[in-house]
Amino acid sequence: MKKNLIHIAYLLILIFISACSSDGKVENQVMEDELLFNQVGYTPHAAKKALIRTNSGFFKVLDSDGNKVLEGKPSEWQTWEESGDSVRSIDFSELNKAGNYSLQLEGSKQSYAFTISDRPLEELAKAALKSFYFNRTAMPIEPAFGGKWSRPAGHPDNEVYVHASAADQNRPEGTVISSQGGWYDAGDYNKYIVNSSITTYTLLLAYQINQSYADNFTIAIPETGNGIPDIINEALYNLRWMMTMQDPNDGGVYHKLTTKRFDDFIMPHQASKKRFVVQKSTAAALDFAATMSYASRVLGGLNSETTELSRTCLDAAHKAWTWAKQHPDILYEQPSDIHTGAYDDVNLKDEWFWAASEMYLSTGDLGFLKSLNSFYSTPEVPTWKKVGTLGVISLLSSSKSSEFESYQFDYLNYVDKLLEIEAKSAYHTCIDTMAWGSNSDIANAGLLKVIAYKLSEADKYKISIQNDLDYLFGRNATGYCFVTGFGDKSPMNIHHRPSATDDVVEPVPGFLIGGPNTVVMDDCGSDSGRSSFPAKSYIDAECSFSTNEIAINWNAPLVLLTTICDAYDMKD
Ligand code: 9MR
Repeated sequence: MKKNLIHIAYLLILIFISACSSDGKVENQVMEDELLFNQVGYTPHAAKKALIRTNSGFFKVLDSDGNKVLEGKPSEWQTWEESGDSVRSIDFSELNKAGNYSLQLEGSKQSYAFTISDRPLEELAKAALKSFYFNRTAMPIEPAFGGKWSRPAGHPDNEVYVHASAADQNRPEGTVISSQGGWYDAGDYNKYIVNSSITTYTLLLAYQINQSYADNFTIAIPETGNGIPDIINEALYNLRWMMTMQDPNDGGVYHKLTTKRFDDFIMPHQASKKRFVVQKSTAAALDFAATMSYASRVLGGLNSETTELSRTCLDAAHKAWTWAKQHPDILYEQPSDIHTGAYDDVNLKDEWFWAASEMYLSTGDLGFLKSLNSFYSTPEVPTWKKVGTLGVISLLSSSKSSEFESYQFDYLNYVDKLLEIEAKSAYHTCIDTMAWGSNSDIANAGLLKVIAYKLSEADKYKISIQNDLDYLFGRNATGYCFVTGFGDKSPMNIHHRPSATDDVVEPVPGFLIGGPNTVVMDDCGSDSGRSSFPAKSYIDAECSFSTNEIAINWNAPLVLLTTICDAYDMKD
């Protein structure tokens, strides 16, 4: 509420200033940012490109003493259909010395500060992982770990009801089960297996592909120092919850754990509505099987505690797979009395592929190999409902990769297509359809490039990853750095219940907001000022669940990208 008032006052001042030009004429348009750039910082050898919206004939870079260290010319104007505007590109990649600089455009009074340093992403990478801790259910966020965002525990989930849609002989409607732990999915307080699966997988992958770095990557959470790397510690908090969503009687997996309607905007500990496990679905069983199977490989051998857990994971995966085979077509259908996120999907070919791939890699059983080959389709940017490429990534990153050469060919071919789109793009971006959660598409495209780089060691992927970072950190049509707590222009009013209702002005840090899109235009009413151009259609308002919410599946690829780039990838 307090934040809303501050926001409204700020907007009124901005509107007043921009409405009265010096000659008293009223201008209708609020000034747009003239420079769009990565506000988090660059490593010395990274490609450094910004976008401008001015007619400047040249730009200058000054060092901290005010000396000119570089001068250059902007490119020609180029248009992007998604943003409905034109921009020009400036390139200051030549600058490769650590330091604090300022950028000046000819004819502009503004000077823009930016930094080049060895590890510009370290803090952000830590915050991105820590955001999962902040979204933990069923445990207090202690001041020692959460600082000013500490809060009491919410949603213990030790008394969860079996919903009519999930009832059977063993667990009739109203049966009480315990399903503790895990993360809140997003700005809401529910827990969903489909979305948890891709998220947990992605965090485990972030560990697996970057082990020596991740072994020493600590973020100050209660488990830090327990002999398990913090990325794994955090993933385990959700993995253990996921296990409780499997019915021990038949191996089926509940689609979600939820209230009937979204909780109000209250702090987690103030919420007291009844929670239910709702309908077992084939998608939940397959995503669960895939994640458990992958987890069993990652956890096996870490230490004695996780080796034990690794066996439990594989066992759970087998049971879920068997259930899915017996119930191959149970699509999630939202019961009429349930009104929370559906994560429903009508095409499960990719879920079958992912699960079969992970099962094959964990067991070597040729039956799974046959299965996965029959469900294969060409790669795509992963989302919660498009998980096939996760299977491809696992196969290609495994010791069995030589069995999948044609998949590798398709994979690199697809990533090359992304690079082609990017090369033609005014905004240097490879995503040209802005979906709900468009920022996670950018981050997941970056994830695909990381894997492509690991497979081929071709520099072009590395250069391209920088474009994804730049987009997310400010070089986009809104000028926002889309990660809370970072950048000069950063979301303040995210659709996240704790951030909205605690007494702290700043939102919980480290969250990647969903980002611009035009899928839902009236979440803040019909006259909220949202642009009709998808890449600009974003408002930093609490009500904008379609553009300004946060979600675990959006943050996980941010963790992967920033940790790997912080580790080594962008350094040389
Ligand atoms: O990320 C999901 C997006 O792809 C869907 O279009 C949208 C509407 O169904 O739901 C999004 O997921 C939300 C989920 O349903 C509930 N928790 C918040 C999620 C992020 O907005």
